[in-house]
Amino acid sequence: MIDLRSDTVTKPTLRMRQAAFDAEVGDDVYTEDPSVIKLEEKAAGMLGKEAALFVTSGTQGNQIAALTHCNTGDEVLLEADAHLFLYEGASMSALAGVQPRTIQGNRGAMDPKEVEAAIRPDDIHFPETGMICIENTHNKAGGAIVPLENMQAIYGVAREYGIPVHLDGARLFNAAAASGVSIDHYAAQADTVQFCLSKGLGAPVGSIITGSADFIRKARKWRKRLGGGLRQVGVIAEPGYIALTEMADRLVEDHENAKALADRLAEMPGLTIENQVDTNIVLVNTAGRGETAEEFLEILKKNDILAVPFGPETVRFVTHFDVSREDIQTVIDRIHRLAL
Ligand code: TLP
Repeated sequence: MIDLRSDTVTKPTLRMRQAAFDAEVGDDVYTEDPSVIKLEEKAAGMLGKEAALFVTSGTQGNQIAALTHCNTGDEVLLEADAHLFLYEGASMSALAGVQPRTIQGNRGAMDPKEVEAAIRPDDIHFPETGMICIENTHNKAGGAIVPLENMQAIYGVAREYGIPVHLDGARLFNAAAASGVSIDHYAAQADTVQFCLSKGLGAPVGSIITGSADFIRKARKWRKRLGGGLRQVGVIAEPGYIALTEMADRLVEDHENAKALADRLAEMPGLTIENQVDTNIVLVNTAGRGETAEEFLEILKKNDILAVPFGPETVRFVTHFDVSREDIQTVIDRIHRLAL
């Protein structure tokens, strides 16, 4: 089975497993786990922030951002297809008691003028704008890189109005690898950043949230309230450290594989590529084959290929380090046979 459903499916490498075995641990709720402290300090340093917190997942990191930045009754501005809006079970509303207000972006990038226009004036009828969220790379837009200049412009607006910016950088390392913009440059355009260790970087579990020391102190309490205060968690922080320090450079291979896949699928009758492939995601439209995404996925599955539906006639393929160039060639050959 060639599994292109997501880069979340990667299995920990031998080195990660060994590091888990060797991990020095302590009780992290007492901030006594040396492996966690090492990971958090490294992450904060790499992103140019004062502090960092190891959290269980990207969703938990994003929710902690909403809970820490906002008060109940606030409004959060975010892109119309943001993960926080589409795929987190409305947890921002359920947990932080905030309402989302979406702005339709272009390849995941919101127009800074529209962001500014959506900021609420001081009026008893209105919610307060508690947070602006940017997603980079943008998942639903097919792994699109949100340009640094766009982030700079939005952050400029946000600072003018005193509103915190949170970056959902689940795949920020993909953006950096593909664009050549360093991770700390992206991180400098937001007050807080969440990034996933368990996607393209290949760790088995975990995300990091970074920000000011004061923000992280409050975030730590929210993590505890959410049940995310873990104990001898160095056993998963050590694989995360390897993900952070050793796995980012190879992401360009995933991007090359995604481009190769998109280029070849585009030549096949009935299939069209919906996205400009910036990173490791390819969105394929199946309408020309007269099939829904689900029908096409069934056929793929029978051919030992897994992907996910991303719309009624859209299938998402994600490349990652457990999928080799040979696997991509196999996928191309098998789909080519179907298309004949
Ligand atoms: N995305 C998953 C699914 O939830 C769709 C995937 O397979 O792509 N932000 C972004 C931009 C994400 O893509 C994801 C996961 C998250 C946050 C949440 O991360 P986790 O899964 O660790 O909670």
